Amino acid sequence: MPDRLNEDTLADLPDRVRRPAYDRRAVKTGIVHLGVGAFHRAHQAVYTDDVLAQDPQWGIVAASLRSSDTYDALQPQDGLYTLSVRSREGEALRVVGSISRIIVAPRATDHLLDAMADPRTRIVTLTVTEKGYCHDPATGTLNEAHPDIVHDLAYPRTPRSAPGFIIEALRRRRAARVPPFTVLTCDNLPSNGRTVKRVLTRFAELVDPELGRFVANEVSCPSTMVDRIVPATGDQDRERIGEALGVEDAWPVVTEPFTQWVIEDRFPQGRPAWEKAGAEFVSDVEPYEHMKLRLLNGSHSTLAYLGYLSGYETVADTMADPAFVRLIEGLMAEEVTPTLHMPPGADLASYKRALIERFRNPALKHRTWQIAMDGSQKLPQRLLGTVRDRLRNGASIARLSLGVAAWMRYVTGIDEKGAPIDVRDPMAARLRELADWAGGSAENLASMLFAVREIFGDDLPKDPRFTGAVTANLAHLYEKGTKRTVSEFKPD
Ligand code: CS2
Repeated sequence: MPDRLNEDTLADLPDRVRRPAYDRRAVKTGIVHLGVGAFHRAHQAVYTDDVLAQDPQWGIVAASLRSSDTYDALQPQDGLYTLSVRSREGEALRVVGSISRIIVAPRATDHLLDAMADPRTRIVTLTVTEKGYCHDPATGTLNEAHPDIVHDLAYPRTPRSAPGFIIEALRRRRAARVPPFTVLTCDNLPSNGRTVKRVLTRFAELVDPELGRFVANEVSCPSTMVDRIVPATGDQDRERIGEALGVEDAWPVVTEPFTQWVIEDRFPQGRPAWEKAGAEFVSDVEPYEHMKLRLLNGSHSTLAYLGYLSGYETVADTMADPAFVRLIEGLMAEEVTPTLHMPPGADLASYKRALIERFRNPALKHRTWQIAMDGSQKLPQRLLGTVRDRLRNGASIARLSLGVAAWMRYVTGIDEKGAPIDVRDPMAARLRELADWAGGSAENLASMLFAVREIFGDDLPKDPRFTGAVTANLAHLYEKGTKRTVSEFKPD
C-alpha cells in the first residue's frame, strides 16, 4: 500500500504538484461550509486556498449534512486533497489545504453548531444542492411539509436540514450577543441569496416570531453566481492521480480549467479578498445568474435527458453528435439569448462559444445520468423561467419544450429499450406513479406531469402554447425515438 496524502507526505510530492503556499498551522477558522461535496472542493475552497497565504483568518470548517464519506476519505489526509484540472491539453495537479476540519453533522450536531456559533466564524457558505433548501421550487418558499423541516421545527436544537442548522446557530449567536454571520449560498437557485433569505426568515418565524424579525432585518444573504463543471470522481481518476502523486489520495476532485464566481458585496462581518483569486464582486448578480442558469444549466439539462435517452454516457459523447450541437446552439442563440439583459461589456457571443467547447471537453467524464438527477428541483430555473419570458413575448419555445418533454420521458423510469432508468429525484416515486398511470401515452403523461404544481406552477399548465408544444415533442420522442427526434428536429 502506498502512503497516504497528508501533512507528512506533502513535502515529498513531485515538483509539478502545486501545494498550499502558507503554513496551515497558522490558519484560523473564519468560514463554516455546509455540504462538502466535489463542487465546493473545486470552487470556493480553491479561491480560499489562493488567499490564505495573505490572510490566514479564513480557514474552512466543512460539514457533511448526511453521509460520512468525505470525512472518511479526508480525515486521514488532514483535510488535504488533490484538485485535477483537465482539458485536451493535459492535467494540472494541485493539493488544496483550505479545509482544516470536517464534521459529519448527524453524528456531531453540537460540534457543527458550536463552530457556526463561534464568534470567529463570520461566513457560512453552502453547497447543499437545490433540494437542500427544502423549498418549493416553483415559488421559492419554504416547504413546511418537508420531513426534515417538520423534524427541525419540532426539535430546533438538534436540526437535520441546512435551514435548521443556520437558524439554530443564529439563535445561539443572538442569545450570546454575537453578530450574525453572512449566509453565502453557492447553489444554482434563482436569485439564490434572496431565496435563501426567504426560506430562512420563514423558518425562523415559525420557531419564534422575534427570531424571524431578527433574520429578516439583520442577516445578510448575498446572491452569487458559481460556475465550474465538476463531474463525480471515478476510480480511474483516483488511480491516475495517485500514480502521479506517488501517494494515495482517497478522494481527489476533477474539474475543467474554466471557473467563475460572481458575488454581491454585502458582508457586514468582513470577507476574504476573493477578488485576488479572480472572483468578481458586483452590486447585482441577477443578470449573470440568468446568463449562467439559462445558457449553461438549461443546455446541460436538455443535453442530459436527450443524451441519456439516446444512449450517450457523457456530455462530451452527446456533443460528438452534430445534431445535438445544432440543437444546443439553436437553443442558446434563438430561445435563451433574447431573454437575457446583460450589463454593457458582457460578451455573450464568446460565453456561448466557450460553453460549446466546455461541453465538448473530452477529458471530463461528466455523465448525463449525473446531470439528470433532481430534475424536479432544476427545471424551474433552468428552462421554465426562460419559457415564461418567451411566452410573455409571444416567442417560440420549440427547443425549450423539447427539453421539458425529454425530462418527462426520462422520469417514466423506463428507457427506449425497455430497461429501467435509475431516476434520482426527491419526487421520483410520485413522478413514477404518475407515469405508470399514464401508461405510455404522451398526452396522458404530459397532462399528469403538468399538474405537479411544485414544478410547473399555476400558470404554465393553463397555457396551451406551452402544453401543446411539450406534448407534441413528447409524442415525437415516443414515436420516433430520441436520437431521430433530435436529428430530424426543425424549429417550428
Ligand atoms: C450541472 C451543474 O449537475 C448539474 O446539474 O448542470 O452541476 C453544472 O455542471 C454546474 O452548474 C457548472 O457550473
